[in-house]
Amino acid sequence: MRAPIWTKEDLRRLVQREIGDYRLVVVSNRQPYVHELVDGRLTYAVPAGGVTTAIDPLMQECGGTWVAHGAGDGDRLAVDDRNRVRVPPEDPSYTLRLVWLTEEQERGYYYGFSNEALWPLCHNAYNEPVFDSSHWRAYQEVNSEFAKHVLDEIDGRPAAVFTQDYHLALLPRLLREADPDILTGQFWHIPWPNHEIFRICPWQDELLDGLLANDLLGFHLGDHCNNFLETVARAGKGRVNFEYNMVSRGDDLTLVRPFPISVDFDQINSDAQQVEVDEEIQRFTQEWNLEGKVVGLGIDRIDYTKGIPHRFRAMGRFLEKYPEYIGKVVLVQAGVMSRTDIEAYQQLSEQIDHLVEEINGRFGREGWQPIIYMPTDLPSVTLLALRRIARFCIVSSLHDGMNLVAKEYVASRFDEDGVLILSPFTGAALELTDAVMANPYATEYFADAIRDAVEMPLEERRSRMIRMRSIVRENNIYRWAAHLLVDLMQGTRRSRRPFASA
Ligand code: GDG
Repeated sequence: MRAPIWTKEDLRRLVQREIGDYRLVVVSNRQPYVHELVDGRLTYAVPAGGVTTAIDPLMQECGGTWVAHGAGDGDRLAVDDRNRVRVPPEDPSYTLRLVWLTEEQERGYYYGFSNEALWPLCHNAYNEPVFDSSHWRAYQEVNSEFAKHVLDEIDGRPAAVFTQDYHLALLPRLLREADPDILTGQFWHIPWPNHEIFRICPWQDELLDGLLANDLLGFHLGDHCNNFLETVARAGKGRVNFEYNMVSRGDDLTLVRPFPISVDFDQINSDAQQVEVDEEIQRFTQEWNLEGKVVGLGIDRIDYTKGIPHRFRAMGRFLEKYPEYIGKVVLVQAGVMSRTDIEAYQQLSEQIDHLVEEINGRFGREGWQPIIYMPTDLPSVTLLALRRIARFCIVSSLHDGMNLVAKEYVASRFDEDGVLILSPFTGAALELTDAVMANPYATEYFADAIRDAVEMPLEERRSRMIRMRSIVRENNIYRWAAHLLVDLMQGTRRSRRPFASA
């Protein structure tokens, strides 16, 4: 029997039932809507990135408050005297409360500790983490700043705080110390490394202490949960019950659970069918001379964990090995530049530019280039058009908690066509087993995977896509949110009291 499909309405009903008198506060580094000043006029943008893509639909259903760093140049103009603004701007359904950071705080906390230390520490991408004391101090300071805003927002009322990601590992402890009644849940959107790796962090004790103040700690995969539990056990930071995935420590009890994140399948599925997308497909195809070509697609934040050079090398090897496809297959690589203040990202950008130049120089012909590289923030209509134009989509991450791009591609293909080439090192690979798996490090096999995708008969493309679509439709974002919410509101409320008195 098929499981029922979670919808927005189901989630709304669940929220009403579960949340009751509790205030729901979501906290993340990045804001879901950035206000900008364009020619003196206040406008807004939706930043690229997995966390906002996943949580915004949840907040639209739940209401409540989202606390985040105000990074837009129009943000101060948009908020009221308590730093709050209702969003989404066009159809407000929840409150966004913004936290202001100095440039120095942002450098130390965001670029420094979060993205030069924790990001490489948690991803097997062979980039050495940078542990700098001044970054760490900024991280502590900013976590405290967030705590102040959250506590002010809650104002002593019953509340459930749902913290996002690795930027705010210290927040739950600060909240717990200020108000032990707050229910605390956190979702860690990136992998958790094994203890051998994690223990190189000089501030591992403080990070674990912060995270273990959560009632519920979520990761995408069971493997990430196991790594976390192993880390806690081996670091001697708490009593671990591996059978129930629980850690107890003093008065704290933390449930550690996998919640594989997803996308709003129905929304993407219907957005992809809009007339504007058809028009954009025509425009793009003409502009880039794609008529009659087999198009491959990559959409990524330009990040060294996404394996972008690896996929370009595979594309080069594919053309070298199968020259009959020269002039016939094009790889469009879209995606925003990110974290450009960090040296590793500047190096990556240079490396990508060189590779594109080399491969296009080597194989390109009059009127045809194998790689079209567009590292700009493309409008969502263009991204939807690209997903539909693409015969195949490549996700070649070296390590990725989940990867929403893979699920978005599948959700967009209402025509049930298209091939997903997927790295086995993504969380998505556990669900999307009908993708063509390609190890990004194994260029030879990866090149063959591109050939397999190009040559796959329509019937096989269709049967694989139908199966993948049914998985993403079922395991959608509403299901993810519902499971998390139920575990946070029911599981932790039940477990707190008996443990505290044990
Ligand atoms: C973290 C974890 C986990 C990309 N380029 C553009 C653009 N995007 C959108 C994609 C997608 C999102 O950004 C990226 O999501 P991912 O999941 O691929 O990756 P991360 O940003 O690294 O996210 C990841 C995720 O959190 C959720 O938990 O899956 O493992 O690393 O939605 O479509 N959007 C726009 N322009 C672009 O150029 N508008």
